[in-house]
Amino acid sequence: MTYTLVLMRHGESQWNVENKFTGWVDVPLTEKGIAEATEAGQNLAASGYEFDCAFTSFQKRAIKTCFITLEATDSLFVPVQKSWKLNERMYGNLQGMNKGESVETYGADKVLIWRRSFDVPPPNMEDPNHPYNPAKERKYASIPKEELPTTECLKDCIERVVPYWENDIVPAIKSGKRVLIAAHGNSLRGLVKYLDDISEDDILKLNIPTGVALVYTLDENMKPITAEGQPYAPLKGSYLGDVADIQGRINGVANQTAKK
Ligand code: DG2
Repeated sequence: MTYTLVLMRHGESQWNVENKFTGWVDVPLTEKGIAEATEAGQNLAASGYEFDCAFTSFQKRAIKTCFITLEATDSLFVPVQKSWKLNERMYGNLQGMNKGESVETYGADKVLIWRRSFDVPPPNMEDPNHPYNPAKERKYASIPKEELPTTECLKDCIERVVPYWENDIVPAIKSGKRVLIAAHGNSLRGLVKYLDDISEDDILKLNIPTGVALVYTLDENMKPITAEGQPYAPLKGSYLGDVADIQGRINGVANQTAKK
């Protein structure tokens, strides 16, 4: 018995195009982001994918991507569970900062560690009056203040994503539901690190493009079965679409700190 799972990072957001660290800031999709999500959904539909339920974050760029994908696959009627546990990694005091300018201020090595290391968090958001403090947002009002992060490294992000995966998503998959997860660059890096057992060194190099479906086949123990001939190792899942185009988009994410 095998199961199919589709992961998708949201389409391009307003702050992706402005090249700003976004984290928990709730920015919308751009027109291009909507088009990316639509195309990814159409690719899924053309390959015969449909969904029985979906999971997404509390952030509109992922929620909208989720609904666009469901619409394209004629699955808009299915239940959608939203959770802040799938939110993007909280980027602390970097939120709102241009990625290229952050390199000029702090140096490329430090910024790479903040962006991609496993266990070094970016600087804390210490000021409770910070304009991007999530504690001020209505959508987080029911979450105990001490649970709301002020910064997160990938390890911290994994510590909320994986329990949510185990407790909420795995039971849905095991009950035979075809699941879509629409989330974020780093909440998905955390999930695939866990699913694919990617080392702390290899996760440093892993970049996930916006608006492309990443398709997994899981065995009955929820372990991914490597897609034959797929060129995306250490991932065991496979992106749906043109390999050269997807590789270009992956490189674009990796190189964001090289431009303003
Ligand atoms: C991006 C990821 O998150 O940034 O927070 O800036 O997936 O929600 O657009 P997303 C952000 P990088 O870690 O790739 O710099």
